[in-house]
Amino acid sequence: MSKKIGIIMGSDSDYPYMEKGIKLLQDFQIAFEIEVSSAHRTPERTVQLVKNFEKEGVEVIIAAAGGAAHLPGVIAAHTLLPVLGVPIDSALSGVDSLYSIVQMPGGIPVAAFGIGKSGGLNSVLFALEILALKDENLKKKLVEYRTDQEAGVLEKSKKLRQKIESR
Ligand code: RP5
Repeated sequence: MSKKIGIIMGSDSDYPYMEKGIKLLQDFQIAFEIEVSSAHRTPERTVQLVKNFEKEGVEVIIAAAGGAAHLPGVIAAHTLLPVLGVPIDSALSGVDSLYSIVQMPGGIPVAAFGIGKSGGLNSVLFALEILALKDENLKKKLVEYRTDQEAGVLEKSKKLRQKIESR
């Protein structure tokens, strides 16, 4: 199965923020590649990975980084594939990461997600939505995911009501 999603994290310390999304990819049986590569510590390797992704048929790249999070921007500078940037929590609570990703100067776009775990999960869901434009089976899985989510909220509401009423 060819890998349609390429994920690059600036450090292995970013992994906990991407973990839920990775699990989702495994549950959906979507092939992906995940690598640790830094825009400043391993700049050449980062560019090489992007070139490899392109050759291998990757269609969306997710880039997660914290601090001066230039990784998504550097990746976007080397490809026309859509780059989804995930700002990771940092010494400045991820605000520096968010600004680095969301404030890309005009000309090289990067899609910016929320800081931390919700951003990590949403970046994966967004990547899947892009792929689902051409994949009916994947679209069905995403519809089921939303239905499950809806059921979860209804269940929480029911449990909360029961708790309050049983007092
Ligand atoms: C960034 O620096 C990484 O994306 C990570 O969020 C942050 C800290 O990296 P480590 O010092 O934990 O390797 O490049």
